[in-house]
Amino acid sequence: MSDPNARLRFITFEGGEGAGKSTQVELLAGRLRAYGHDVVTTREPGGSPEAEKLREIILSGKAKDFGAFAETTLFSAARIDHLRTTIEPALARGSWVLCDRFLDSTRAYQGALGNLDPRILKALERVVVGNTMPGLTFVLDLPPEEGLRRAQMRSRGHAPDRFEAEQIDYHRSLRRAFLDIAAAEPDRIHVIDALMTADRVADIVLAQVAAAYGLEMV
Ligand code: Z5A
Repeated sequence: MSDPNARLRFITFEGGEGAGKSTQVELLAGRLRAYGHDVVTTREPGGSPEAEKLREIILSGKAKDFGAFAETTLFSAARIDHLRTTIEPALARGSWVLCDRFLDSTRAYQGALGNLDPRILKALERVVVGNTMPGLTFVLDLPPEEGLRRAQMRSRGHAPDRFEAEQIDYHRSLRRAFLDIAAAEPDRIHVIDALMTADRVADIVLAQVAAAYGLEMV
């Protein structure tokens, strides 16, 4: 019988804008594949055809005026579909799942910054995510000025989305929120200094994955 306390091979990357989450998802996927592992990479909001449709609505800012609770229900609807059609089938096949943002983003953006009642957040986590909690989460920590600079460099010419358009104080509070969330769950959530080069960050991520899951990587 499988150990119910075993960590799911479900790893999430969190942090502010431009912290390097997408970059690290791809670097870790490449490294795990090089050791013969099957890996699915995905993202939130989105990660399944239906959830990607909701992503467009959310990031356009059309839902912002409805308030944090309504926005959270959209993230939750997208997450339900993402879990059911992408994440859970991949885990059941024995694949690793590496996800760019997941429920800790809801805790930070809608919870800490949107002032959503923590009881609502908890209840939603219970019904939406249930036991499919990430086995390991990396918070890529960066001064927001640097993250926004990187995000702007990457998306030169594109209008900022609903969240990128917020003021710098918002992004500072967001950084603090992710650090607090990490401090509350030190076994699952590891904070990494994202000012290091992407390769250096990837080396640390791989070492922590190997340690957490007892992988032999030689
Ligand atoms: N959101 C929410 O409110 N609630 C929720 O529950 C969820 C999400 C799930 C999704 O936006 C938005 O949804 C998000 C929160 C909200 N807010 N915003 N905006 P998104 O997915 O479009 O954006 P993002 O998640 O913030 O990702 P990003 O801006 O694409 O950044 P990233 O993935 O962390 O970074 P990157 O693309 O890997 O790297 C950015 C650039 O920096 C790129 O040119 C890289 O080559 C470069 N880079 C990466 N690493 C390094 C290092 N180490 N050094 C130097 N340069 C680097």
